[in-house]
Amino acid sequence: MSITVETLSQLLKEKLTSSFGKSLEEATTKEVFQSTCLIMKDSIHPNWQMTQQTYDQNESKQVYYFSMEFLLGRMIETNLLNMGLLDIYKETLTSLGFNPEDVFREEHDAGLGNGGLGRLAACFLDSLASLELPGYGMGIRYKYGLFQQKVVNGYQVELPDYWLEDEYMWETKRDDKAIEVRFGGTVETTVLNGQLQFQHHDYERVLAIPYDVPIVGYNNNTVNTLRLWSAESTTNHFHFHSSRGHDYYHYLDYKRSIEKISEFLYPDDSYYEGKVLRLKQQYFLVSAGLQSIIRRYKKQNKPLHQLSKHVVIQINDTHPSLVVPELMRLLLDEEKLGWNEAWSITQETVAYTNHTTLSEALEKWPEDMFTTLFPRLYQIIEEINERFCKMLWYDYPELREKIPEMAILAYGQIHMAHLAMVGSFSINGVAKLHTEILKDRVMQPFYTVFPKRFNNKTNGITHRRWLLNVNPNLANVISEAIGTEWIHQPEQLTKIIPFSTDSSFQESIRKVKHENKKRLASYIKEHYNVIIDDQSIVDVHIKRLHGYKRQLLNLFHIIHLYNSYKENPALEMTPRTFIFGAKAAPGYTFAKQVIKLINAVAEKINNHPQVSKNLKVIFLENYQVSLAERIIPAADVSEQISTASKEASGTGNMKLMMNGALTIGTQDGANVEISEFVGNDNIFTFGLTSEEVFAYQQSGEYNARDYYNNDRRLRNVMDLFVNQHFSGDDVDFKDIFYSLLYNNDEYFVLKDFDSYIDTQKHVDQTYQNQSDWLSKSIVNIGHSGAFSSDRTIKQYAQDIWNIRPTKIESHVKTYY
Ligand code: GPQ
Repeated sequence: MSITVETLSQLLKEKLTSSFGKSLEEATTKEVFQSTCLIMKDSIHPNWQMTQQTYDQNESKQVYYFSMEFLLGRMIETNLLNMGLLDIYKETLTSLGFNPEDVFREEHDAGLGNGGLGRLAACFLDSLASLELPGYGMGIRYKYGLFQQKVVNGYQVELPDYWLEDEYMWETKRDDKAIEVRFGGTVETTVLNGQLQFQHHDYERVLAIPYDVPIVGYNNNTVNTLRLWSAESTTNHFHFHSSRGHDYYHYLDYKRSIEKISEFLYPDDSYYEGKVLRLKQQYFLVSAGLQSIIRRYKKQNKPLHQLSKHVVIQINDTHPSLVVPELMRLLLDEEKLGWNEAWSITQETVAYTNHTTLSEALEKWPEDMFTTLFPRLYQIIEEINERFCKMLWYDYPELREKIPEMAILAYGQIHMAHLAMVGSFSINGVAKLHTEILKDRVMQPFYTVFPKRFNNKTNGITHRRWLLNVNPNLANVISEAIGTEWIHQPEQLTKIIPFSTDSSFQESIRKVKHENKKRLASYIKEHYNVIIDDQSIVDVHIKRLHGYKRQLLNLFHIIHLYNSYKENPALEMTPRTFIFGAKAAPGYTFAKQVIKLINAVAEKINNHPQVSKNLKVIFLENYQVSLAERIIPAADVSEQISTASKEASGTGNMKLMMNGALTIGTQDGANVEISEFVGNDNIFTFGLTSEEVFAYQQSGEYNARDYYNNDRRLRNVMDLFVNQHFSGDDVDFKDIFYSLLYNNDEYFVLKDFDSYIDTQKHVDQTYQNQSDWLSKSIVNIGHSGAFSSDRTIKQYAQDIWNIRPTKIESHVKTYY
């Protein structure tokens, strides 16, 4: 039965009355939003219950995806889409006099992640549920998500993101499922019946309370769970001595110290900061998650030695790599298994995904910090390390020299990637090139020892959110041409490729893009009071601010164009609008200076009487999922210009391609695979290859200053910004200048400048032939189905997890 506008209106009115005691006329948009969520939950929750019961009854094998980050963004539109209610709901709201967009905007972005890694986890949850796969997310319910970015006088300023200010509509608190997590204390070793016993004393108790978020599958009855843990204190174990009044204050201190654990998300992306609190967060997630898995498993009376038949744990980078020693601890100390048995179970249950080769991101914890916090885990890690090193010594004599660099414990540090590799059965990279670099270089000796563990799983994005939700008009144009099967099987998007040269199809695609550009332009007009030309090329660079992502190279091109226009106002080029969106980690000074420089250049160009007719530069504040959703459908050009070898995969590249933008990019991460699919004619590739980058790094032959000295255009660009042309006396950009010339330009910005400028020229020329451009755009959309996270998740399910779809029968009256 499909629901009508009348029924839905009625439901909404009833909900407004029962929850808020208000009529439709009196209700605020927030109340309309909240009532909508409540109506949705009325049909989500019974299916949720049914899904969990079915998994238990069928004894289906389940994957638990452990991640310190889940960058969900807003859920209302995705949930409505997946429930088949999106169109009718929009129609209903409109008929009642509400603007659906305003109602959706009432939901605060759930920003429990930094960037690609966190958003990947969210896309994976959507695909798992949509493919009817039994999968769980395990994460932390941070009280504050990633900071909100304000731009003040061109500088980034960080404000706290208190996303729970309004109740989070999707979560359900499960007090009855609380877990105790223990920190600190001492370990006493005793012998009982000839067996060593380990007793933990004087530890601090932290209560982990789960808040479950339902993950609704597309057009099926599956509702999976994302379990987010919150740290709370307990009065039960605090000793109040009635005679001592200050105990109350001690208690408050204690309570605060515990609640701190899940207070905020660390704002670092691809960077590791060795803070105690971060390490506590990691253990908190791991211990609570594992204990809840084992509790559920044992309730089903299954034998522990078969754990890996029913459970697989995927760890999202090394952040949750303490699952290895913690699972060992639970099996040894709580379940009383022997070492060998516990070790096989652990190794067969855990799988590890690596997301970076950057050395500054590889986690290494100081041993002394670790022993204080987790005395028992430290013993276990010592034992794992000793056995691993012995094995290397005896079985791989040729690797003896490498033992110090392969050890888990060395030079007073615990190397988490080594722990993760030794303790798991699968090690995967996130794009073909990235996995090859892991095997050949970064993890080469481990590849020699564990060749079968290494595999590649190229990242993906959910086409439901990143095409159907964000660009419904494009989705409609596609479906009119090839039907709707592609929605279930995104690979079928290739069926539009034969239409790439069809002029009426091109025209439909052009119209959609133009409408999207107009929408973005009006947003920019409203929020920034800058008028952008909707006929201009919309060129977007949206991602975290990082040296290796080279926002600076993009800016050099912009300054170069500015110089060229000033030299020759009659320059024949299509007008361009450059859009940046990027947050810098609060402690990353260089990245913050780049933000200031972008804003200074923007200010100058946008106010220049002549140049501003052809160029506009906009730095959009507070880049987050909901802002990406606005920008991506309007993009013509996608900037994916990282120094080759540095970007593990990238996923923004896939989102932009799926929305018809053409990529200008290096041969890095998944760009390589995108170019294999679309062919060299449909992508703009430039710059050093990863092999060339490695060669320069090895030979030390790169000299950035030569490029500065020999390229007049480059010199003009750099002299301009260092001589305060853009900033007046406000600020100088000497640090940036020095990092390029005195620190020899770690990211090869100067080296790639020439090839980038040339390729950008080619972009402009190509755009001038609209039919040619549109056909390339269509080819890109057509191949984007290969980058759906459904493809990625099917590969994980088959090659790593060994899990199968489970159909959920619903007895609930659904509306679709
Ligand atoms: N990535 Cl190590 C993050 O977003 N955060 C991190 O801490 C690390 C990696 C990214 C990586 O830079 C991108 O190339 C990937 O596309 C993304 O992870 C998902 O794999």
